[in-house]
Amino acid sequence: MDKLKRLSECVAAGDAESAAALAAEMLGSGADPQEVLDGGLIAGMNAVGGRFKAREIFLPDVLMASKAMQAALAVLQPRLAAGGGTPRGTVVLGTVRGDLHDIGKNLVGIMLRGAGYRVVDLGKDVPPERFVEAARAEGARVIGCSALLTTTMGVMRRVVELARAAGLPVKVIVGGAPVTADFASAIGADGYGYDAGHAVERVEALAGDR
Ligand code: B1M
Repeated sequence: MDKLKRLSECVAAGDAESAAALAAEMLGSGADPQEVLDGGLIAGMNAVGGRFKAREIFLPDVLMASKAMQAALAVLQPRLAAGGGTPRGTVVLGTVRGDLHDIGKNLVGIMLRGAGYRVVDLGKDVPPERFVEAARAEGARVIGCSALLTTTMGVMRRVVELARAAGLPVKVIVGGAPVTADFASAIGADGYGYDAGHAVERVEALAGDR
């Protein structure tokens, strides 16, 4: 079995120790960190999502898998964030109120830092007001909102409304599995990212850095 497949199975099985060790071994033998992420970690989480939906596995299994994903992601992080460079301004980032999914949001934060942005990560379950208060206090150029549930996507609309009402010179970008470009424009967001790399491109464009 190839190593990417093995890694995705370690993640899906919730085996954090093997997932982290295998990710380190792959990087050590010259694998591309983006390929390890996409073909190993994200593939593993997608398999978990499918099995959970089909009721073949249950919430504790999903939680174990997300811990394995995070352990392997910690190994990849320095390589994914290797861009560095001059600070390009601040992005306030968080997962919206009612939503505890933070793996994708964390990945967006890693890639933004790698692209040279200062990221103020508000965490998960973040009320809309908090995004706007933080953007004001931190002088942010962009607010990034993540949502993984169809029931929490609507909170993003409130973030956009409050940001506009506050009259701040801040752009709002949204993303997460159920979010689409059409949804983003329907709620008046300035941008939409379908994955972490695309989110960085959109932030660069909105902040005038591209
Ligand atoms: Co939950 N969950 N979960 N879950 N979970 C989903 C999202 C679900 C699709 C599973 C399924 O049914 N197939 C489903 C949502 C259905 C829906 O609303 N349509 C679901 C459900 C139902 C639930 C609960 C309600 C289950 C329950 O309690 N009965 C519950 C809700 C809790 C809550 O939030 N209030 C729940 C709980 C959990 C765990 C806590 C166990 C765990 C989260 C752990 C954690 O995040 N720390 C979990 C997980 C792990 C998942 C799945 C399996 C994987 C999500 C993930 O991490 N993917 C997920 C199924 C799936 O998505 N395949 C599922 C990997 C990650 C890298 O991808 O987050 O999509 P993603 O991020 C991507 C892009 O979306 C994008 O870039 C990232 C990198 O490419 N992106 C952005 C994300 N944010 C962005 C922001 C941007 C731009 C791009 O700009 C700012």
